[in-house]
Amino acid sequence: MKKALITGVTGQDGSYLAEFLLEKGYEVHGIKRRASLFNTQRVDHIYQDPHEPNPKLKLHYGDLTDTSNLTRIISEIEPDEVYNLGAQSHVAVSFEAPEYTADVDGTGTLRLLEAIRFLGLEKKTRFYQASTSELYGLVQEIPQRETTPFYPRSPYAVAKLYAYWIAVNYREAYGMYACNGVLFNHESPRRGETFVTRKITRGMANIAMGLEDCLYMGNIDSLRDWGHAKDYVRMQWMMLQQDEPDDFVIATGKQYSVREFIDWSARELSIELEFSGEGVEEIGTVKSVDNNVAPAVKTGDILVRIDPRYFRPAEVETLLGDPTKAKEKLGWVPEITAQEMCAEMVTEDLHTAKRHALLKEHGYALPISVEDR
Ligand code: NDP
Ligand code: GDR
Repeated sequence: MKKALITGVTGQDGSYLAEFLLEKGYEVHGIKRRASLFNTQRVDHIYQDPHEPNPKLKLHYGDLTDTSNLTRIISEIEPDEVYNLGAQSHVAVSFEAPEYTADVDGTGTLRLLEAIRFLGLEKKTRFYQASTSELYGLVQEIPQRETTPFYPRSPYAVAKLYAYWIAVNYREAYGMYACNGVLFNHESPRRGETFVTRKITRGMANIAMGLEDCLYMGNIDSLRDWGHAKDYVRMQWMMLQQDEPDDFVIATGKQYSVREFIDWSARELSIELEFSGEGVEEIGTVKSVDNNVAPAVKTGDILVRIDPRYFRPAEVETLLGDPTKAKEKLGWVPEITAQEMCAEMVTEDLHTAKRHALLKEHGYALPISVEDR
């Protein structure tokens, strides 16, 4: 039985990858952080009672900033595969916590590679690094492919640039099987609530049920190549099953604006929006609505406003990936379109919003989080 170690197992990708590897018969180990509240919601459904014999998913307390902890965990497990998905992954937040982001996302990757080497596992343990389309930043070529020069535009992207190259370096210097997956944005109902897609689907669902009034957005002209996390974790595993390690762009090859994503989400809730005004004055107004689906919304309501607090000090305006290499060398093609994914996210968020609305109606409402960013 193969053993895999996933950093970031409690995150969006980590949870889908853990499910995927368990189905493939792996023994899966994950690193979770100590937190003052439970933080395993995304993996609770696959977590087995530790009192049962031979659980297939094992969680270890740890942190990418803690060298001795990482080295001990790897020495205990001696994993066949390490998937480094752990990161401070929010681009806007990285401008506010640049040093921490560098430590976790950049040096954290080095700590793992060095632990593998130090323990003499460099010929046994295969390593996947969660690289990112943010490396292309101020894009030098459209679409972006494996050979496109990098131009990172945030402390997050600069930290990930270090991680990308240190993985390449350990491959070349020590013959390690280390791969970079340069993944374009991928989303799902498990996406963190402050990334733009989830902020929109959750916000729109809450508005439909009368739990929020308006979505406050940043740069809605921004263009992204959005795929589904389920499709992308499959590719992470495929990359580690080849004869030779290599780096791959993972993308859909299709691009849409944030405004379009807002429009799709509204339509899923039978709301037709009309955008008017320019720049920070732009608003999204309800043109028509089916109150059987969105009971709290009226024609003429303003559901979208621009708030400059969500603008970034340096923006990545446009990203579009070319997944030809992944298609040709690995036979990978994404199966879920951005529109299908949006529909799935809205459906799940509407379900949650309805539950909250029902609790509110009966006086049992808990406050809903409206965390910034
Ligand atoms: P999430 O933000 O959902 O998950 C990040 C995970 O990293 C969480 O489990 C988090 O733990 C953990 N983590 C954060 N800080 C530390 C730390 N100091 N030590 C150990 N673990 C830590 O990200 P995604 O699942 O969306 O992304 C997975 C990886 O892929 C990340 O590295 C991200 O940068 C990268 N990526 C993501 C893309 C995307 O579109 N989703 C695209 C390209 C790359 P906790 O739950 O406790 O916060
Ligand atoms: P990104 O994702 O920065 O591409 O990084 P995010 O969803 O945060 O932003 C996408 C685009 O939408 C614009 N935007 C807003 N973004 C947020 N979060 N909130 C807003 O209110 C808002 N309004 C407009 C942003 O400016 C941006 O242009 C994600 C992360 O998962 C990274 O870890 C990963 O590496 C990259 O995708 C690929």
